[in-house]
Amino acid sequence: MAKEITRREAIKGGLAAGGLMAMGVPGWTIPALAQGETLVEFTDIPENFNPDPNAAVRFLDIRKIDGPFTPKDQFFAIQHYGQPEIDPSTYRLKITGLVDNPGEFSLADLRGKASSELASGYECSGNSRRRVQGLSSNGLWGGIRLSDLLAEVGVRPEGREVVFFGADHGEEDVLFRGQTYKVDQQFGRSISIEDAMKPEPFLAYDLNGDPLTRHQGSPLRLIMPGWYGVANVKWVANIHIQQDRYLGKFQARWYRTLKGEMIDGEMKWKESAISRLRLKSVIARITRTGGQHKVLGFVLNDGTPLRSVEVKVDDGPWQRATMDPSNTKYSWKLFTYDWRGATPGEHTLVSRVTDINGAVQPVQEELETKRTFLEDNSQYARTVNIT
Ligand SMILES: Nc1nc2c(c(=O)[nH]1)N[C@H]1C(S)=C(S)[C@@H](COP(=O)(O)O)O[C@H]1N2
Ligand SMILES: [Mo]
Repeated sequence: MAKEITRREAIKGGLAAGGLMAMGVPGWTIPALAQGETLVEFTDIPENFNPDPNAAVRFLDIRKIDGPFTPKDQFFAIQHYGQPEIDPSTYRLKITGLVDNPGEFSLADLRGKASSELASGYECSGNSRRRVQGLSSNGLWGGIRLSDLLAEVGVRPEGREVVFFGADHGEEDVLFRGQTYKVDQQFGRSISIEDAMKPEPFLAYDLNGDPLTRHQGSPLRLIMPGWYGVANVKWVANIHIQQDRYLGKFQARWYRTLKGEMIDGEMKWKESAISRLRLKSVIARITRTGGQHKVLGFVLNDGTPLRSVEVKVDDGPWQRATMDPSNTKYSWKLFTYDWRGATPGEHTLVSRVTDINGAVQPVQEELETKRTFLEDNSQYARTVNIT
């Protein structure tokens, strides 16, 4: 227990890598700025870019990444109906629908079950260069496996779809054949029973060793490792199991990609729900110590093992970056690259990631048939001015 507490304190306090390693936590080789190390300013930051940590919609200033886990007061936050305040002592998770034992669980009930920790990083599907890729973060979540809870309540064979409703709600105009219906609805997202029964989906009540904050969905949220942000339902109030597809606004309409695909020589226009993270790498920070420059970045993907991350400076060749030992399957994956011989003047740096299946992070032009703006995982060129 003492060890557990020390470890938690270490994660919260961002203890040095060596200390964490001694406690069995994967090492972190990228400390906060070392003595004599300075940040190199990017020249591509939009003028109005000013991340406000106190805002309800909060984005991370990725130049400040200095450890594997995003501190809870910097973790990005997106929500559509504001942030409900839920009293953890009266909170009840309701499980309804096609289950043998529908029922309610208090937070104490949930905390009493076998718990585990899971590193999971993700981005909002709307993340892009516009917000300097700051709609992304990486957390160490504490909680229980969804599949364990579903096994406990017993999903009936006809239960095919698992719907998660948040406590947050708002009035929506639902358009149907020219007619508008006004309803007050809860935020909702669904997954198939096959996905729900995999070992990964997680109901989290802790972040980085502390109870979830209101920003991140206190007292309980869903974590879908390897999926875009929208799947990670915050303030979960009700899990409902049904037979049919759930077509709520945030499942079927608002979070959707329209993309043309050549199939057997014919263009097929497909609209698909936002689900698994597309392969993306981002250069987040460049530092200088004397004449030495170091590039730091991260990769987000669906958990498929990676083959390589490479960095290109100006018109030079692609050069391999080094992966950080703190990386795990569903965490964001940090990388560094030693930029040698940087000359004074403007430079462009870009990264690209390739997974073991040979999928390569696309360039912008390859996403031409994607008409809607979500799921932009194109290579992200950064510019700096070396003085
Ligand atoms: N209940 C609820 N959960 C939600 C949302 C919401 O509006 N309501 N927004 C989703 C979206 S679009 C994103 S990107 C992620 C962001 O998670 P975070 O705020 O913990 O970073 O929360 C998801 N979960
Ligand atoms: Mo999102």
